[in-house]
Amino acid sequence: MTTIRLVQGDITRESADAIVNAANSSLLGGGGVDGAIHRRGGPAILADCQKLRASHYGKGLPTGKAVATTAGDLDARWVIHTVGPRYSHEEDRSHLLASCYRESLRVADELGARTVAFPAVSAGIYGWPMDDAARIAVETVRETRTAVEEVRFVLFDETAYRAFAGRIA
Ligand code: AR6
Repeated sequence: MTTIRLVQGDITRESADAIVNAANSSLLGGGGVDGAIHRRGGPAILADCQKLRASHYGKGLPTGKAVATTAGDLDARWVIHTVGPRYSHEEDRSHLLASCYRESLRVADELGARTVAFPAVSAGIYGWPMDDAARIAVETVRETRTAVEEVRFVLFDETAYRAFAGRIA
């Protein structure tokens, strides 16, 4: 059984085997949690991302996929970068957001990670409504078979924390 925990705060301050980044397909950094992870984690993360681009993801990491790098100076062994979908009013992209959680846990299993911290993927710059993002995140983690013992959702503000808490109860 995987235990789900909720924390309100900055994911770059967390200690975990793996910290998940809400990246974009370039893997070269950006704003939001991605910017914060690269800033606090230092240049080793970007160097690994550049290697991955050169070896596997010249066209970018597809939406819904996940890949691991060093965690640099973060208090973790790995950063797992996943690319969430942008929210669309025309098209249901829920399966892609669910895939981010499933694929991140699959990568975590490959690495042997037992504790994994997730932000609310797609719920910032990519515009996903927080309540729905929380529903998909919690449902998908509950439905995924994994050896990860603790999934910790690290929510930046109280609104996000409450949305997730409402799904856990
Ligand atoms: N710790 C925890 N959560 C955070 C932190 C932090 N330090 N900083 C922001 N959040 P976002 P997305 C929350 O925008 O929507 C980047 O430019 C934030 O409040 O980081 O998947 C990438 O390069 C929100 O609830 O990711 C992509 O281009 C959640 O994390 C794009 O943004 C996700 O917000 C990805 O957009």
